[in-house]
Amino acid sequence: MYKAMTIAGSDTSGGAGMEADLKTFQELGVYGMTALTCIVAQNPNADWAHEIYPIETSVIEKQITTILQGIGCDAMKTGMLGSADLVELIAATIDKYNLKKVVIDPVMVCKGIDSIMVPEAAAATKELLVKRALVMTPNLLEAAYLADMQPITKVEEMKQAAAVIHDKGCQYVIMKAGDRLPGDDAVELIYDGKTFTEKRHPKIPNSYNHGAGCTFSAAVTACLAKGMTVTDALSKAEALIDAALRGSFRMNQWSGALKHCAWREK
Ligand code: PXL
Repeated sequence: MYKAMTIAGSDTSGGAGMEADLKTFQELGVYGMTALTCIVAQNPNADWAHEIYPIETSVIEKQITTILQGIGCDAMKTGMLGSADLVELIAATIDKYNLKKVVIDPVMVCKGIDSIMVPEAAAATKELLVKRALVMTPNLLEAAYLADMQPITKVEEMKQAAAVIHDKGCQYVIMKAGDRLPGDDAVELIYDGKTFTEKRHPKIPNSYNHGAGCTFSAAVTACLAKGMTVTDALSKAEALIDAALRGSFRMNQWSGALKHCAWREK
C-alpha cells in the first residue's frame, strides 16, 4: 500500500484543505494520513467568513510522530500552515526523516480570507521550505511573494518568478495561473532548472474552483507516493483536476466545490 501524509487544515465545507487531500489520495488509490494544523469553519451568518482555529504546534508534532515514526509514508504535502513555529517543525521533520518526496503547496490566500497565512509563517516558508521542496505549486500571488516580485501579469513574469524560486532550492516549480491571466487558456508553467514547459488548458466555463489548488497538489503527492516521475505525476494531476472542475457544483450562494470523484483511475 502506498501511503501519503498531508500536513494541512480542515476545510469544514469539504472542498479544500485536508478533506480535498484525503479525497484525492483515495481517488488515486493511495492511503492518506493527516496531521491537522487548524480547523476552518465558514460562517453562513457572516457572509461565509472563514474562521480559523489553530491546533497547538505540540499536538501537530504528535501527529507527525504517529505517522512518520509509527507508520512511514512514501510522499508528503503541506497545506495551510498557521505559524512560523509550525514551518520550523516541518523543516526539521523533513531533515530528521530524510524525506525526499516533499510537495509544498504554499497556501497563502484563499477566497473568503484575504490572507490565511500570517506574515511570519509566509516568511518562514520562503526561508525554510522552498529549499526543501521537491515540488512547489504556487499560484501567481504566492509565486510573486516567494520570488520577491511585483504582481505577476504575464507568462514572461511567471518564468522570472519560477527561476527565482528554483534558485532558492525548490527542484520543480509548478506555477498555476488558473483563471488569473487574460485569454482563453489556463496557463501552467513548469520549471526544473533547465527547461520552461508551458502547458495550456482551455478555461472551463461555469466551473467552481474552491479547493482546486489543494486537490492539484494532493494529486501530485499521491502520484509521487506511487513512484511516478514528477512529469507523469503532473499529467495525471492535470487530468484529475480537469474532470473535477468539469464536475464541480454550487454549494450555496458563496461557494462551489470540485467533484473529486469525477475522475476514476483507469
Ligand atoms: O484553498 C485554500 C484552503 C486550504 N486549506 C484550508 C482551507 C482553504 C480555503 O478555504 O479552508 C483548510
